[in-house]
Amino acid sequence: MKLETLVIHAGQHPDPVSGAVMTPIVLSSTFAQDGPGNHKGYDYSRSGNPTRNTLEACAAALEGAEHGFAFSSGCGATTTILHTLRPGDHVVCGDDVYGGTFRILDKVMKPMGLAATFVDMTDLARLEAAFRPETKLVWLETPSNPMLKVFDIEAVCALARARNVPVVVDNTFATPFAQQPLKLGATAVVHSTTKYLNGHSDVVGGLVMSSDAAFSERLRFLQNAIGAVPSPFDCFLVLRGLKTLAVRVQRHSENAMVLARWLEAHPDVARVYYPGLESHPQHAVVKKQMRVPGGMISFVLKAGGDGDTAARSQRFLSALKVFTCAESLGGVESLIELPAVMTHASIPAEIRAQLGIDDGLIRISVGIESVDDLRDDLSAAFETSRGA
Ligand code: P1T
Repeated sequence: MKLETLVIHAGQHPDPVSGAVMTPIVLSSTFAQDGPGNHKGYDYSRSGNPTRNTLEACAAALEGAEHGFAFSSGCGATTTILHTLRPGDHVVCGDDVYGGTFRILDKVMKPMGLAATFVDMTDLARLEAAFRPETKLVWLETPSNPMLKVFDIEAVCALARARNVPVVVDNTFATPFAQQPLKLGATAVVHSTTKYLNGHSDVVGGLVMSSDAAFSERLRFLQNAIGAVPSPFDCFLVLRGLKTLAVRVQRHSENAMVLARWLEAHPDVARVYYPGLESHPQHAVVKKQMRVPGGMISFVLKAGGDGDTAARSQRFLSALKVFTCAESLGGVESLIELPAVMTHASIPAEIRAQLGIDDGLIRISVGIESVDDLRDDLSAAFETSRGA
């Protein structure tokens, strides 16, 4: 079945007891056993829960995976995956990732003996050079957060496979509607369901999908052992949000395309990063691997009359009325933020500078409102933030 159908039906069926069409929220933390060890498939809700299992089955289908694993947050999913590694192991990570992912590698896993090298994988020679004998994982986001770099998943996976190294793709920005990394050779996909999969900015959650038997068995063990699992209520909300994923992402992407073209022509904008633009450096890869370019845009605002970029960015973000200045992305409402100060503040300033995450870099999560209202809102804020 197609993704448009799977988001609504995969893993779901009317409740055999009541006929309820929507998945019941089973809040019970424990399950009765007829005798010790003799239960109906559930013994304790950290280990397994009917609502969570339904979400995991649906999520697996969306990425074309055998197995799905739900977590309490995207960071919880990331941390649990990294626990498949051992002290002394090495991770090759894309150079542009969510600040929290960088922080887990740098501040949590490094002190525990895990090394990481951050590489711009748009240059495959650099990726090849980064492999070491002890490299045990390749990690990437594509499109990346916040520079919207696009990595060629198939090419990266081919290089990793030749060295027997698994690849994890954070598919949060793209969603399985736009691309399915497992079909391109990835070992596992990770999502912050906080974003597009839930789509309504009212859940913090994570998911991992994989068809690799050994990886999945280890992850199932770690999911239960570490315990970063979501509540059944949050699982229900993500299941509900998922039903509209296809229509939402289509509209997010259409709105973003209109705004990206408009921003690119705007005199107050120095540069636009959007995978759907012909000017995007990896546009050919986008056309090859993505069904739609998605709803995320980053752009560089020119300084105001006083030459102070940081002050203008502050004025610009404060002047907006439809866009909300907030972290996160992927909800139906449009959000805007300054990565250097907000989502990527945990990345050291010199690395941010190398990547281009400076005071003028603005990231927008384009919502599904009327694109005319979004454009008018940005237009008015450009005017009022210009300064003397
Ligand atoms: O916030 P959490 O659910 O723990 O997910 C972490 C995460 C993982 N991967 C990507 C690509 C992400 O963007 C995030 C979270 N990102 C934001 C909160 C943000 O505004 O970029």
